[in-house]
Amino acid sequence: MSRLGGAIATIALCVGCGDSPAPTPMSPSPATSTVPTPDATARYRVTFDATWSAATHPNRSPGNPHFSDLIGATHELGFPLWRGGSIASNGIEAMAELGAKTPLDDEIERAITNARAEHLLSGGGIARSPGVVSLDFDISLDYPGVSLVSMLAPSPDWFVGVSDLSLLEDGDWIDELVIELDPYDAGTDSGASFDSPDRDTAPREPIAHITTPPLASNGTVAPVGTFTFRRQ
Ligand SMILES: [Ca+2]
Repeated sequence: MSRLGGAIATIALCVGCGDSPAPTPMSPSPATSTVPTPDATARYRVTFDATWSAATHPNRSPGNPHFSDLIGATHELGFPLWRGGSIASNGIEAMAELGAKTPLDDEIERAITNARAEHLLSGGGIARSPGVVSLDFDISLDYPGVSLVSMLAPSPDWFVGVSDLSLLEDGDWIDELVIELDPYDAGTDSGASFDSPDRDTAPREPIAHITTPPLASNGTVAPVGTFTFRRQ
């Protein structure tokens, strides 16, 4: 028994010790292959856990912090609905300023027609933050990217979201992924605070992380929540 145990321990210790050349070259075989073979499709639940409140962001905190309905898509990698550093589409502008799903949903439907995206993701919002909302969706190997957004409200054009997030890692579907949400400015309205009147920004400025008050306190902007993607 002790010999067997020793042998197992020796083998175990050698797993991953890439510096030692194997005494006998092994021919690859499908049965021992470590290359993942992911399912063609996967189902996920994304849970938006909003933490934003007067406690997390005390500077001029609004009395009714909330988040608009989730909207997004699964899409080809490299074809997101928006990205930091780029100019917002009309759909991203309406989402970030009004919490509207339209015309972003039209932009997504067009991307689906053009075979750039596969599924429209359309969920609920958070009527009062802190709060939680979930959305289930399907995703496939040809369209493993996710973009998903929600307006931080009230605000001029501030939002949270993910852009071009791949749910594939090392060739297989990710079991769980937690994304911390740092708020973005859509660059489409120049209002300075939560309840500022509309002041259209023309031309639009690039989408950028928010680094200034009122969301910043003591020079930093705390995250306003998380998206957790869990494979079902
Ligand atoms: Ca605007």
